[in-house]
Amino acid sequence: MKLAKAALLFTLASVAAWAQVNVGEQKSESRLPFTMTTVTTFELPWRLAFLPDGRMLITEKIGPVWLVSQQGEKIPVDNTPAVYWQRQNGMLGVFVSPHYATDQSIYLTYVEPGDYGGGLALGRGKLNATATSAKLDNFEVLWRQMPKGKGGQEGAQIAFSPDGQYLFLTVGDRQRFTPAQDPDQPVGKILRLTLDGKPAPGNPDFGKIGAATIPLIDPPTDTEAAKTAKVVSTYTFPGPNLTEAETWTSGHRTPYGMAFSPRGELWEVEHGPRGGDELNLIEKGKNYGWPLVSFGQNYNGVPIPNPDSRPELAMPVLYWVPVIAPGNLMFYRGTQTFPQWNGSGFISGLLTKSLNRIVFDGHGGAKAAERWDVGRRIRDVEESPDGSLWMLEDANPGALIHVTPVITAH
Ligand SMILES: [Ca+2]
Repeated sequence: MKLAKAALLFTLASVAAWAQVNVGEQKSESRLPFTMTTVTTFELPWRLAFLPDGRMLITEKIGPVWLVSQQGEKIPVDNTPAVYWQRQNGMLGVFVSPHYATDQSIYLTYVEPGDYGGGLALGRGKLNATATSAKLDNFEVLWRQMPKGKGGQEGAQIAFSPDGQYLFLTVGDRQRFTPAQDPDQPVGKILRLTLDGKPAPGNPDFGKIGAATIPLIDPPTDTEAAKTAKVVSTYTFPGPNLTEAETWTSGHRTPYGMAFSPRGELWEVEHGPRGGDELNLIEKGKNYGWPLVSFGQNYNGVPIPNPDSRPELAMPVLYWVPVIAPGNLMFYRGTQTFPQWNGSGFISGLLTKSLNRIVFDGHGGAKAAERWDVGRRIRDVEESPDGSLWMLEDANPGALIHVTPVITAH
């Protein structure tokens, strides 16, 4: 059985350029071509974003946002929104506007407290920062996930389009499974919005209005349970349901990483269930399959159909069985500090405590380069204006780590 499956995969891989490759078995390298220096620690840090002056904004999942110098001095950012902190929920992403030099805008993604749980929200404020103080002025919610409720797997990553006109927002499936395929529900989608959080012209269903009332189900435990889950109530949108007009792609599970490559391709990483983490090339209107297909399994061991069985669903370019549990995805654009990595993608592996370098061919192809054993659960890795890397450890306390080249003796 296993052999037949392997042979089938090999056949597909040899005939189809899009055929995916499992890189889950890749071995970790313990000899690192970089030095890691812990600068300070935070309580459950989640994302960091660099300001042009070299200081960082860092979120803690439990709520606060900090303005942090490269020496580790912290200034609290005032006027940030209240969050629903529970397990995977809380204060999540922080992103600097592509027009920061003129608008000083900061975007936050976080879980808003609400009816029996919380919901993903996207907000924006103007950063008013001095050498000794920081606050967000005129903070406003631009978009919110409705209905709210239980479940983690928020997503909460933003990527700004290279022209600076639009933003892409990942919305995880909230552990609800089948709504990732429901065009009337934002969960399990990547949305494309204007910088003000409205549906973006050019979206596949721009101008469409979805169903106003959607069924609410008890949180299922796996995809089999989701098929027969009982409707416990319904939710009616207070205004028009714009989900269809907002949606760029569907069928996502836990999309924690998304970024544009230097060549202008949009890439995304998401966690599979038990096995089946994915690196996807995100293209307009495509359905990425969750929970209909996956290389993973339900947690109760029931198999999910393989993506090869449904050619109308977009397949990952790379996948991981066993999983790495990706924390994020970023592209390295530096030419000085680590010139050998210019154009590479970096994906942290929470479970494998690894940093994974991926190389891209600029034509929709990707290949795993190194997997480095960094010995910590890395939630975020970002590039500073000087080209060095900074990482956040997913722990309490979790380290802020500066990554610099190894100075070789010979
Ligand atoms: Ca998929």
